[in-house]
Amino acid sequence: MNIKEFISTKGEVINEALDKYLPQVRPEELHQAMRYSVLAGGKRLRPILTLVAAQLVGEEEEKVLPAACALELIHNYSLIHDDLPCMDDDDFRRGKKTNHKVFGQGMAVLAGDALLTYAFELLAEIDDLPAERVLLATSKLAKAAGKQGMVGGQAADLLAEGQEIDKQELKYIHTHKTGALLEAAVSMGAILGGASDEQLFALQEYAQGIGLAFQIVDDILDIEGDAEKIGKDVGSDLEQDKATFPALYGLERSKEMAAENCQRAKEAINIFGEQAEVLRKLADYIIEREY
Ligand code: GRG
Repeated sequence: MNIKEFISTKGEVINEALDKYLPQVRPEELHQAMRYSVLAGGKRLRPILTLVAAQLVGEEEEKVLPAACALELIHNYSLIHDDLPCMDDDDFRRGKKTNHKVFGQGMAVLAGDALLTYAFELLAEIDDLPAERVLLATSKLAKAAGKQGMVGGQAADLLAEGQEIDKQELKYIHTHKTGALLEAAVSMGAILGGASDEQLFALQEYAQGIGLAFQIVDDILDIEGDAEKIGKDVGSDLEQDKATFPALYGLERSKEMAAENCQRAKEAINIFGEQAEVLRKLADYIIEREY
């Protein structure tokens, strides 16, 4: 199985569902702004992880599609807000102008807010899976996205700008800002799919490994990546004096660390044997990716 083809095929399933979940209704400008960012491309890694984890523990992909889309909506809200002038102040994302550059700051803030709340609406309306699974998955997502998850990590990142931070703080920022949502993606698929405790534990270990590897590679791409392939300017971390893995560990050690975390992730899912091959290939893809 070719992992790039797999990502592209599953990505299409996600794209179709997102398009359906986001009809162009009133207020038009708000929905246009939401659709503009959500349907602007993106690898759809988080929702794909949810589908794959659910299937691995024996659930039909179709039933976790709303939860997978909920994750992508939250991811998109975070990107819209992260690009605002009061945060990273970026002009391009996924090769297109950022949301606030097209719709203005006010509408970009509201589009982000609406995507965040809509994600929970989609989750709460899942009625073809046991309610206790849906409740647990909802709580998982709220924690991962919130004050002690992604928003907490983003706050720590904002406070670290221009400051000297140590390796422990760097790990805190990244496991929260980026890792938490990736971990939620895998865990939610497992929880909604009815995973056993042992399966859930293994998948969480896997998710932590790929979460760190993903962020380290993101930092490396900001130095060595091709702006055209990535779809946004590179070099912004250095420019903004951001705390990154290459800044604290150097480029070579960062690459080793990405590979180590990828390996750790793959070993964590040994209990699934051959059936977890897709997850192993996704872990490899995460460290080999060019955008
Ligand atoms: C504003 C609450 C709030 C949080 C922002 C996600 C985030 C937190 C900031 C984005 C900054 C950034 C570039 C983080 C690095 C990791 C990351 C989330 C990269 C983008 O994710 P991809 O590569 O993007 O999955 P696509 O476009 O493929 O969906």
